[in-house]
Amino acid sequence: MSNLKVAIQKSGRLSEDSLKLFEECGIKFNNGAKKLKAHSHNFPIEFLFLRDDDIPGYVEDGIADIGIVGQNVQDEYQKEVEVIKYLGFSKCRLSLAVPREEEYKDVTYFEGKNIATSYPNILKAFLDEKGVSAEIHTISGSVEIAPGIGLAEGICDIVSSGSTLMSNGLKEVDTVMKSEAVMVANKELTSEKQKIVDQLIFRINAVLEGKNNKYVLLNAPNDSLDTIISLLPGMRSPTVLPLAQDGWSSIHSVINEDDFWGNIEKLREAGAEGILVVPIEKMIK
Ligand code: PRT
Ligand code: ZN
Repeated sequence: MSNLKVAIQKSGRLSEDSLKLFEECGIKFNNGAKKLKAHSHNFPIEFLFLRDDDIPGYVEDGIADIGIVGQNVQDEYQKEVEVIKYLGFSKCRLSLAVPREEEYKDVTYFEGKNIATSYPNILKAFLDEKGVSAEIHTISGSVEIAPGIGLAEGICDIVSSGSTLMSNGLKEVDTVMKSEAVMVANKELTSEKQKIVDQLIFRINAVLEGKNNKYVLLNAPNDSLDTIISLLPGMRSPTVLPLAQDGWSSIHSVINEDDFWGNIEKLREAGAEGILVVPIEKMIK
């Protein structure tokens, strides 16, 4: 059986979380430093370590079968690949920014102005949609210094905490797109390789579902069971076990973390106590 070739960023913001995802899927491999390739002994997969910008192209050409890349890079290069999974890490946004002291009302600010970016295609599509015509100045790095050196009046760059903008005297004024890591796949995978991808996606779903949900255990008086069960629907329905103390039960359930925090006061009002919230490693619905 031929291995599924997976393109991963060699070193950068996506690398660690990409590899961690495969580890969480139970896929074991040796990742020796500075290697260009690695393969797994317990899953038919082989890793190619590449620059992130090259990943969509390699997947399109079939040099790699699938790859992990920022949605921003995928959208910019517009390669003919399939986005098969949103992975939830490396979240960031592509934003427009201008010098802090500028007055900014809306995107028409940029009419006739110069904007420096490493994402000319995404930016052009955004400005076209807004009916704004601006000069796009494509540079490959250190975009945030462009206004300071007189190269452009604004920039369009990746922002995460915002501290890079701030330390360069800039302010974020509009979001062009939100981004996260995505898995992309070649459009003509053999059925053999598609099968491996399906197995991989099954495992990834189990890992991601696990991260989004918590296992909740709590104690409650029996007369409040109905209320509590309605607040903790669980995968099918909660498990209810009697406590040694008469009139009390232990309730176990699985709940989306956001729902849990939204319901915590109601659970306590209903008499829940001794509440434990436990992480889930894998979850298969
Ligand atoms: O060498 P190679 O070409 O492979 O890597 P790279 O340097 O092109 O990419 P890398 O590793 O910096 O980023 C890979 C991907 O991570 C990006 O394509 C995004 O999808 C995602 N990502 C998430 C980020 C950030 N957060 C991020 N903060 N990419 C870049 N940044 C940079 C940004 O360009 C700016 O310089 O960080 C700075 C802003 O960060 P804050 O926190 O100060 O706002
Ligand atoms: Zn890059």
